[in-house]
Amino acid sequence: MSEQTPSIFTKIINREIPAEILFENDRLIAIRDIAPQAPMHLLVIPKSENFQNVTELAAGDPQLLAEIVSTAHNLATLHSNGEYRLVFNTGESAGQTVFHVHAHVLSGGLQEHTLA
Ligand code: D5M
Repeated sequence: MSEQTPSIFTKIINREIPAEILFENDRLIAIRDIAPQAPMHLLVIPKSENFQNVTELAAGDPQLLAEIVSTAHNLATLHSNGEYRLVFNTGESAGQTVFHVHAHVLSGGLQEHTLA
């Protein structure tokens, strides 16, 4: 899929398209993935469109990356058993389709080869 501006996630943040929002603060939003690959499959998404992928995010705002991890932990504790897999697809050949950085948070009865 080609890059889009604004991204589909920005449209969700701006309430232009619907999503099930589980958490939001001034810097992040967490939604349920539209095509779940585990009993709990969420996306934690920085509101900023400045970072296309986790490599850029880690270099540019490591504190925000740490917030993604703590948000993933909190949501997996609230909505599942507190154990989770965190996946950042990075690049088209690695399965990335939306070039607005996001973490997949998967929990509960994962398949052996689930990579989101
Ligand atoms: O992940 C992009 C993910 O975004 C993919 O798992 C589907 C999900 N997605 C796409 N559109 C929506 C909407 N509208 N709501 C919720 N989830 C959505 P990637 O790692 O880029 O392949």
